Amino acid sequence: MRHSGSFLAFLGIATCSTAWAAANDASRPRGVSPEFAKFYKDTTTFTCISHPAIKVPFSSVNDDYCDCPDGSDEPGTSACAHLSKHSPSTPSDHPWDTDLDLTPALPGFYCKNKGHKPSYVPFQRVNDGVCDYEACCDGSDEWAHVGGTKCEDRCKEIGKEWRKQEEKRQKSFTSAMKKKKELVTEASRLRKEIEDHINDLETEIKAEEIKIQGLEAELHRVEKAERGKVVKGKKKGKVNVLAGLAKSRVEELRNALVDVRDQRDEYHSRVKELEEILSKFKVEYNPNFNDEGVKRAVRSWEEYAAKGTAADGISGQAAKDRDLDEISKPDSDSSGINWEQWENEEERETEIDLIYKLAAYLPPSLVDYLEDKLSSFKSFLVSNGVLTEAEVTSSSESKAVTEARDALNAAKSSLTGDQNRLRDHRQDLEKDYGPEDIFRPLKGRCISRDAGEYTYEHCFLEGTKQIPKKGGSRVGMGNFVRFGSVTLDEINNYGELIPVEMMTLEYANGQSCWNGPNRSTTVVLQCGEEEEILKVAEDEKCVYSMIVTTPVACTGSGSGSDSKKGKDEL
Ligand code: MAN
Repeated sequence: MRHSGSFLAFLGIATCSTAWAAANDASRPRGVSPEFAKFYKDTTTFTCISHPAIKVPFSSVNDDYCDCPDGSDEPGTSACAHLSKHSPSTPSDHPWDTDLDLTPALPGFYCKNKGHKPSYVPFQRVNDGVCDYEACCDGSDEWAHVGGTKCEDRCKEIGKEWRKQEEKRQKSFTSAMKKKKELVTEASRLRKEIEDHINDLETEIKAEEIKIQGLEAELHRVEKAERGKVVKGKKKGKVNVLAGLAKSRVEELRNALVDVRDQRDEYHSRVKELEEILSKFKVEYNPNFNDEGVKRAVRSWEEYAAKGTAADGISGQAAKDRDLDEISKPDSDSSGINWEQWENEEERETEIDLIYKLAAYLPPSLVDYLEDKLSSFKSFLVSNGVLTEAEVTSSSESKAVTEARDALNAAKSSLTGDQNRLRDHRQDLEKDYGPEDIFRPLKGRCISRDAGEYTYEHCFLEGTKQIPKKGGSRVGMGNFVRFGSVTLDEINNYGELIPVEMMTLEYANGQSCWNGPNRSTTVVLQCGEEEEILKVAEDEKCVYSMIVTTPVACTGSGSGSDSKKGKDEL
């Protein structure tokens, strides 16, 4: 076959022998992996892998000339490196280059990497004069020693270090998977806990509803009873009024009697004092002084004393005074009248009673309706400032009604609280917490990382924040809206960039950005033992992304991308 531009020709290496050079030991041509060995078994004719209609002599394999449209005849050289996976019509001077699919059939040059892991190196890097130890630790990609390049086999040391790291990675992965399992267990425990709360609340709510019915009935009963009392109390009968008047008149007379007695006693004592003076005067005056005035006074005293003195009168008074004492006692029931009975005497059935009894003939629903209307009207008057709350309740409502109403209101507010809790729990169970509810235990867990002038915070399924290190207000970078995914390129075991779909948490509607959108954050989840922010970036003004590790993102066996993994040739 043609060898235009072949550096092998330049190097003077016989192409027919190079096809098997250094590959005989593994009985497959250079650069072929065990996976593709079956295509190279026929040592007479080679059939292009993706185009079986095209056959070339086996000597064309690895002759440094691209014969097959898929490059499969050059597994060990860079002759077909120009074939691109993404451009099916790469121009060339071959007869087959018009409508054929030029997608390469092979993933790359296969490095056996004994002592480490086998790997593929892109064909462009074969014999390019650079040792590609990351992918080809045995240096076999530089087999032509272009420009004197010699790549020694470093697989032993690289493999050792890799195994050490791999062991660490595996340990960490195993631990992460254990944590992931624990999160699932915890999630189901939390779900169960909420379900239990829901059951308890449902039972509690039923009981509260029954209790409220009872309290409502009780309030109606007390209200009716109290309303009757109030009306009767206000409309006093004639007997009650008379009894009231008589009681106060008796009270007045009793007080007057007490005053008169006090005055009498005072006069008595003064008369007694005067009598004593005059009696002493009669004994001590001198009758030899012929004083007519004195003699007349003595005679008058003698006539007065002959009729009896004050002291004589007082001695007979004792029994009467005892009676007066009894009458004058303030709390005495000396009148013999039970005033209270007369004052509160229930009158015979009045028109008012009849009115109230009328309610008994009305359908309860109508009575309730009227009472509700009255209650709404009162509320209307209160809310419009016509009446005060106090006027509506305390002045017109008895303690019993207030207590019954308070008990009902307390029960109603407790019911409302429980109904709200029940609604929240039910909504929470409906919420998306990811597969197997796995994010449920993580919800609200916050992690942070310093970057530049800010500390960035991520609270799982709640929000992201930017906190200035030098103080100042925190800036919301979004609130959780949904789960999502993003496709990122990852380097696989063969040094290739492969697209990997990664789970994301989307946060939006954060604080608005000056001259920009409301802040938003995409949190890309990556497998890791702990929850940790690895990186924060502001991809566009006020549009942020974070790479966050969590065991939740760990899947598979932890040995990286398994695609195209060749058989280990350790
Ligand atoms: C603050 C921060 C930045 C953002 C600007 C936009 O400085 O939130 O991340 O880019 O505001 O004005």
